[in-house]
Amino acid sequence: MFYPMLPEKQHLIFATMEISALTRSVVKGNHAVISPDGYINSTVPGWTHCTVNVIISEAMGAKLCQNLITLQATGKLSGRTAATQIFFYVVEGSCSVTVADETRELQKGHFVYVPVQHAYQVESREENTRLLGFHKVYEPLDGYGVPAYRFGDAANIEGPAYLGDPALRLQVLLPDDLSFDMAVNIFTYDPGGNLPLVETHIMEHGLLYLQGQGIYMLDHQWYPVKKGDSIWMAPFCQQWFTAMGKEPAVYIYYKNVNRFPIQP
Ligand code: UGY
Ligand code: MN
Repeated sequence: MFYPMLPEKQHLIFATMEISALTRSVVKGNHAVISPDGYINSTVPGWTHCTVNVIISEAMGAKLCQNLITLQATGKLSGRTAATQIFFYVVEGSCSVTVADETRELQKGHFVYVPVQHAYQVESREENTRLLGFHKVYEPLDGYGVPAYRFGDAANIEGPAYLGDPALRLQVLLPDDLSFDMAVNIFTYDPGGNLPLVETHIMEHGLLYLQGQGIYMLDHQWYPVKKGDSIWMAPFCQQWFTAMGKEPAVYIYYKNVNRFPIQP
């Protein structure tokens, strides 16, 4: 027996029919937008009971590595940095982290900087704890030591107006100190807030959206972006952003800083 679908119900069929050949992700020579729909998991030795999504890596021409790690309640990350420092930020959930014999309980918004040549241990405290990792080969600087490990909480870091615009607020999570060759910042845009210029600069970025949505312009191409998306911007990739919607747009981003633009 054939029962025709009432016309007022037909939209239900179309709403559930997804086209798997479509994605918002793009990977280009000098930038990438990665939305979670294309993730394929990686295995990292020493990181157990977790899924690892490598979002940005040298394999695409980047000098940083950006990972998103989703831990089960039994998840553990155990390792030792060699030439590469790591910055971990808790996006969701909670975990305990040990670096250099100091153990701290970390929650959403907390972070830890692990310098080169340090052992680290992360133990999840709950299902689906999510960590963002930025990894960068450390470039030493004559006259300066390797930075010390440090723990922090973004909630305790002030967010002054960026370039005098109160709709834009910038939190700088690592110290402004020449021993660091990387910065990690959180940028908050009120709806309608936008970068006051198209940035054109030598520094590279890796970025994860923590909240909200907007439009990113990368190399004169326009991309709708939202919470959960990541972006890679190579040096000199031109960049501009405006926030849309009803809540502030927030992203956390990496930037290489404080070193000579060419080998001295
Ligand atoms: O620090 C920066 O370069 C930052 N303003 N860039 C960005 O948000 N795309
Ligand atoms: Mn920039």
